[in-house]
Amino acid sequence: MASILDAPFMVELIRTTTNMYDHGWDERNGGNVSLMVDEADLADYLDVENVQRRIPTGFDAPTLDGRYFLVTGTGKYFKNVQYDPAGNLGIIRVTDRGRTAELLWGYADGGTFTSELPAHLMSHAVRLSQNPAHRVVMHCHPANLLAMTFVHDLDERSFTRTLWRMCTECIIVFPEGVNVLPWMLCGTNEIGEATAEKMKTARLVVWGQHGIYGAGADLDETFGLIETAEKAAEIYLKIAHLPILQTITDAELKQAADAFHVVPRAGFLDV
Ligand code: 2HA
Ligand code: ZN
Repeated sequence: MASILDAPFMVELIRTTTNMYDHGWDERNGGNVSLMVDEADLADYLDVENVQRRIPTGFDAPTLDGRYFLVTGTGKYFKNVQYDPAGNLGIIRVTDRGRTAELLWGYADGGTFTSELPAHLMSHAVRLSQNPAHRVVMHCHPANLLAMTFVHDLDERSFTRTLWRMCTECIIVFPEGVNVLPWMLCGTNEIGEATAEKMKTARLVVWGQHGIYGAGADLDETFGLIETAEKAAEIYLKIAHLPILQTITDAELKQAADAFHVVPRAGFLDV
């Protein structure tokens, strides 16, 4: 059997978490990523009958039974993933209507999956029901988006419109906009349910005074969504206190959306 460290999905996740750390999005043990892996892509690397531990999840996710996820570990530092993948990551199979995670590989020091597993699995279930190609949920703490949640109102339309206006590509990259949750206690089923509900209408969900969740069909798409929103937030913070002499108008935003064949969230533009 080939080494799982050579599996393309593993290589890509390790590169991505390293890159997220290098962007400053994942200080200390901040952030978590889960990647849904198809059984066929695991077969060359893992005996899926060899369950190492059964770990209770503490919540229901009835539509995910039999699905496999590569998930960052609780308390682990993204900085260290590349040096010790088996200590910082795990591969689980969801069973028991979501109530049990069967550990197939990883969490080598006896650890477990991220404390944010409820938000991850509940979001996966919602996004999968919308797009069968969905595979990734990513959470991190990018400084500019986080800072923006202190000084900008958290109304989703207003927050989205500000981001869209900061770079022309924003409306093309996330035409559905961003959804926003007020501050809530992290690591709970409640914030998991609230995040998943917000994932019904957008792939980006900002957590007030905490960070952001992204979802996508692969690691590049999801990283790129967060990267683009974070860039827009950075520009906002650079200009918010200065006199604004010109901006991108709603008619121009619509023009960009039309040219790139995307449909902006209904009601978010005044055109
Ligand atoms: O795991 O980011 O939200 C660390 C976090 C919790
Ligand atoms: Zn967090």
